[in-house]
Amino acid sequence: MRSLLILLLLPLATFARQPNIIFVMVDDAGTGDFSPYGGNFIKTPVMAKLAREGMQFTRAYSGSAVCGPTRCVLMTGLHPGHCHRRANRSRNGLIPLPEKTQTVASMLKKAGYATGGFGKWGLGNPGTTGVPEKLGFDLWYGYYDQVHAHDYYPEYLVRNSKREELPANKNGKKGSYTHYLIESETLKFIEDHKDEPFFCYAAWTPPHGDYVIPHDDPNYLHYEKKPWSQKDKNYAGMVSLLDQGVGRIADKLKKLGIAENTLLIYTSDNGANASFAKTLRSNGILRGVKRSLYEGGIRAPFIAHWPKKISPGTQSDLLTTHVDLMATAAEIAETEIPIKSDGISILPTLLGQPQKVKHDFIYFEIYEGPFQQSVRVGDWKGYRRGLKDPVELYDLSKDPSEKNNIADKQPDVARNLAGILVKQHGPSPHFTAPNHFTKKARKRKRKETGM
Ligand SMILES: [Ca+2]
Repeated sequence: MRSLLILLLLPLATFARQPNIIFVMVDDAGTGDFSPYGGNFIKTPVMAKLAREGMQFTRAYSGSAVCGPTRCVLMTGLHPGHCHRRANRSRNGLIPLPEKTQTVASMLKKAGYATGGFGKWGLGNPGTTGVPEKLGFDLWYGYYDQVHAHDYYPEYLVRNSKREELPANKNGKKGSYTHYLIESETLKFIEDHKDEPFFCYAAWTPPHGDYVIPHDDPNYLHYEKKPWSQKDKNYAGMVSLLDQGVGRIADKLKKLGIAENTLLIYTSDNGANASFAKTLRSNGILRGVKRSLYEGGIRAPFIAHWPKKISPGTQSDLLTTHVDLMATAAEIAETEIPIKSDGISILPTLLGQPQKVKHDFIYFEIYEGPFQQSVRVGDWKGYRRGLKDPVELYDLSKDPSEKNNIADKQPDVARNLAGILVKQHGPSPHFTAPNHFTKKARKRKRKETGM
């Protein structure tokens, strides 16, 4: 009788394997680059298809408004007022994550997941405490240094802190376009780990500059004849290339028969650059660009795909940011969050269940250009530069482009938001926030950071 029971339970146990998590985060693409978010210029049929088959978040945010801090928020589950990296550079240079920092990867590894990262790490160069293979990743392939990641034809890439030479790019030759290598390693990792739970973090580097793509790539050829600048054509090609790459991930999952046990997220790490926000409307109608805490710097495309778990073609206006990955992944993997995270699990929303725990507010701060803080509570948005400057107030339901500062008309709301800004700004040994934003302070900051 007992053995019969075991036999009956066995298939259940196999079926109940912890779901895989794939987090694809592209670099510097704005919501306006993608058709589900109203983009008209660039072909992104894969995101459109995944949105039709999955869930589109309409009010999602990245972790921050630039690469390093977003990655820090995403990996460590702490919001930008608590996390380690609050700008790409600090007064102490490029600061790596400290030894034994708990990350989404270390949490999932402990829970029995295989863990791989592909693309730009940006939280610690080889030889520092912040290298990914010391912080939970079995494998990292691509770039450790975020400046190295600007180069699509470098002489080497890095695998677990070791240089892998790319002879085809020696002496200025352009033989190996790195995104092809990085995408193919991503797909290989998925295939290699198809029989066990895995976490795949695809921190893909396009369409961040350099704005280059091989001109025989079919994704570039879509735009070759457009009456656009060469830079715009290359950028558009890079976005379409990524989109097709996400499609290859989705196809691979289907082919391996693991799509129904895999949550696939497709998002971007921060808003678009000024140049494309202008020419290709890469941030749609949003104010501000990369580095800004107006919506254009921090709103993100965010699509979740999980056949038979997520109801097809659904939209969610849940307020979520990349800080939520840790709590969400913990619930999916049925493990404990190792820290006091600022994130929430969005799994109930994904599964169409009541989302009992929501963010009371979404908080950002950043030390790029001017120091800035912002907070969202419902449709209210507060913004300021300098810890003691007056708060600008916008009603995003009526004013999504943040044109009308109504702080004078709603002083109580502005005061309430200012209180959150004070409370959420945590101390940091590496960054000092100015009390007031002045031209002089801005100039000094630029000189310090080179940004
Ligand atoms: Ca970025």
